[in-house]
Amino acid sequence: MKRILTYGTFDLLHKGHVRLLKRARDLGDNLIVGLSTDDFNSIKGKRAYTSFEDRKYILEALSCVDRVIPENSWDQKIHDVMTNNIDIFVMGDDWKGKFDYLKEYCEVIYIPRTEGISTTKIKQDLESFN
Ligand code: C2G
Repeated sequence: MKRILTYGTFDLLHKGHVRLLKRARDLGDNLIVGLSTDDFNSIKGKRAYTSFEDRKYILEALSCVDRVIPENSWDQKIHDVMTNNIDIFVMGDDWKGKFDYLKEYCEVIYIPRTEGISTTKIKQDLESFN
C-alpha cells in the first residue's frame, strides 16, 4: 500500500486541481488531502469562496481522493507524514523546493501545474463577464 499526501485550498475546483489529484493518486494506492481550513486560508492570505465543509464534501466525492484531513498550519506536515505512514508527498511545482525538508521522512515529488487555469483566473474572468 503506497500512501500519498498533498495539501491545498482547492477552492472553485477546476481541471488543474483535479489533474494534480489524479496524478498524485496514480503514484500510489491511497491519497490523503490536507485541505486548508478557512482560518488557515486567512494565514495564507487567501479567502476561499467555498467553505471548508463544502470544499471537503466536493473532494471526498472524487474517486481519486481517499481521505481529507484539515490543514490548520504550516507546521503539521511532518506529523501528518509520520502518523499516516506517507510514502510520497506531492505538490504542484509552483511549490518546488519549499517542502524538501520532508525528504527526511518520505519521497517528495513536485509535479507540473496545469497551465492556463487558476481559481484567481476564474474569479477575474467572472468579474469581466458583467
Ligand atoms: N494546481 C495545479 N495546477 C493549477 C492550479 C493548482 O497543479 N492550474 C495545484 C497546486 O500546485 C497545488 C494544488 O493544485 O499543488 C492545490 O492548489 P491550491 O488550492 O492553490 O493550493 P495552495 O494555495 O497552493 O496550498 O501547505 C500547502 C498549501 O496548502 C498549498
